[in-house]
Amino acid sequence: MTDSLAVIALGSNLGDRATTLDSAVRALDALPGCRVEAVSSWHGTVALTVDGLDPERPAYLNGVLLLRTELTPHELLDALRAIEQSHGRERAERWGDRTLDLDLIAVDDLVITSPELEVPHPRAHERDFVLAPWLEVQPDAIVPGRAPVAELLAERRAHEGRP
Ligand code: PH2
Ligand code: MG
Ligand code: MG
Repeated sequence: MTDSLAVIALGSNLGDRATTLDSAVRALDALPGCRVEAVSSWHGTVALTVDGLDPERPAYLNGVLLLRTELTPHELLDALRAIEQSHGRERAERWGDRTLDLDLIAVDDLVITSPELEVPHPRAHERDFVLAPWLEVQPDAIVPGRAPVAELLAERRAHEGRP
């Protein structure tokens, strides 16, 4: 069986955020047929809500890791949900505060549009809190179907005040 390289974004803005993210990295590495190949530093970021950036909300720690995996994208998505659950994740309001968010950002150069899963993640290319840590672990990364991560980030940084 051939393996894939998955890009996973991690986020937390409730509880002991760094401890939770470190624990999630270990849980991902322990999945069958999976090995964590690189982990970014944790970036402190202002919470993005449906109404825009909100400094009144608890701030996030965000990061990105690369996972070598034998799982299919859908199997991996199920595994991410299970790890979120085991770290106290409750699904209430959209983009609400959370102990742990694990998002599947990309898998090799695949483009998947199924009702359960979209890869690359449909908003990854417009989120500094995904692009900046992704660039750290994979300087030549490309958002499949879009552009190199470095270009997207530079373009966004040329504009002020965006999330
Ligand atoms: N995740 C969200 C909503 N808002 N804001 C920041 N700073 N970081 C996140 O990871 C984040 C967010 C929904 O997944
Ligand atoms: Mg998310
Ligand atoms: Mg999510």
